[in-house]
Amino acid sequence: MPDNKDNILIIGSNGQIGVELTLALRKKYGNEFVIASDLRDENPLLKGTGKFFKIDVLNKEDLKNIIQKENIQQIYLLAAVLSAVGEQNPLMAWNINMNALLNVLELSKELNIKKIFWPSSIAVFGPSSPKKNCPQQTIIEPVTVYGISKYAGESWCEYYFEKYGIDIRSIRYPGIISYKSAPGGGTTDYAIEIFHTAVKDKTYNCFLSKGTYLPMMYMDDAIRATIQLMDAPKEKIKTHRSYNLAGISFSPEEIAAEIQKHIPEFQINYKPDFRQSIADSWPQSIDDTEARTHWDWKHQYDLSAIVKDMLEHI
Ligand code: AKB
Repeated sequence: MPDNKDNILIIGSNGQIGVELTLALRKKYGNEFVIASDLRDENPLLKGTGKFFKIDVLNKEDLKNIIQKENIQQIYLLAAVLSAVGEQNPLMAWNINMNALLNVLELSKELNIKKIFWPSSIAVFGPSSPKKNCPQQTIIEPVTVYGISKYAGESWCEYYFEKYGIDIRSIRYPGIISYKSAPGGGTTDYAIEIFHTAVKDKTYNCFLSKGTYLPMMYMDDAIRATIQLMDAPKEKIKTHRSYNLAGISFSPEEIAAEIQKHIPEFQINYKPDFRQSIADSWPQSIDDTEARTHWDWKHQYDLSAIVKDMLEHI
């Protein structure tokens, strides 16, 4: 086990990424060093694997008490409202996404937290960004409240780095595909729902239309990237806003065709709803050259490997 002497706090440990990241960090560093927390009751998959606190990240005093009591040196802030839910309640999404981050940044300054991880998203990009191989630095004009909050958050991260020297690391996650813990209201969630209904009903009504390409990644790759970024020596981190991160890119009909290789009777129908315009505002694929060159990122799962692994586990 690596010689980690830091106590780590995960905020939002019950979410799609939170559960798997908590388990991966506990495996890597030891259960006693990784403290989980969430607004909701402890996720059953985390039970018995380490300490858990039920806290609201918007309650700064409670958060401060936990950080002090548990002698925390690193924080992973994963609590957020995603794109589809955010569009249903924009001010709630802005309040949670921004104030959670500002509480963590302010407490990190006050309590000398060594390192923070905060996820951004491909949602920072908008219709004026390049659709294909969207680069790290380009026109960034998000049109969803989620994207606006992530872009503002990136600016805050850079500000706290420049002004107070806080070591904050961030990734612009693409859609993440996984089977352990359910996703929380994103536009890319169709690429998870499709597996569940394919297995259960042999049919899926897709809320995005044919030909909607989006950047995606398997959870194993996302967890590996996150840990790799946090482990990278400080001098390798050259972007203090957030790193583009790419895995693969596919459309609903392409993932459906891959599923049909395993379940030949599976059928997909298209019933696009309000999430179509969110998807249309995002790039279809991402250029992550900087992550690949700065800290040696490399994805492992292609579409056929993802589909095979998902169907084996669902
Ligand atoms: C969403 O669809 O909102 C998220 C994301 C791309 O950040 N999965």
